Amino acid sequence: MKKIFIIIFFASFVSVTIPQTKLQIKGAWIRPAAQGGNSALFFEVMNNSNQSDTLIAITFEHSEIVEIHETFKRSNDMMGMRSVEYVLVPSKSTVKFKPRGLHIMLIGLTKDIKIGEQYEVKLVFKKARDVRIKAVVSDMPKAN
Ligand SMILES: [Cu+2]
Repeated sequence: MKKIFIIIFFASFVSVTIPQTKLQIKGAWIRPAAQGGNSALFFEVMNNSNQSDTLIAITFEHSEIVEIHETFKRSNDMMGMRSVEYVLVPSKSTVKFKPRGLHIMLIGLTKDIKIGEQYEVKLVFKKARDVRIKAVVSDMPKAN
């Protein structure tokens, strides 16, 4: 009997804490790179809710700096990239972080990032708060 109570307690706990977010993160991958260098993280954010949300921070424990970057065209037609403070994810839409577009820049790697490895990354959204994901190290986009 006691056991059943404990199970019910945990079941109710889980159902209260998990469905706060209607955000879905798909196909997260990281480019391989050597210690001391830079890498980048890519993924897709699907927002199925009726409210927009905003990506405001990312935590990755194996680089000194993590920045949200966007790619833009310079006046001479060359591509450049620059950091942005946040990325809006409108209601009922998908925002893609991909090569030559939005990406998460991992600057100053503190270890080698090798193909096949998996890393935990924490995305922080204004409303959904912390979303923990696993990203696979690959040299090409992960098939969804
Ligand atoms: Cu960048």
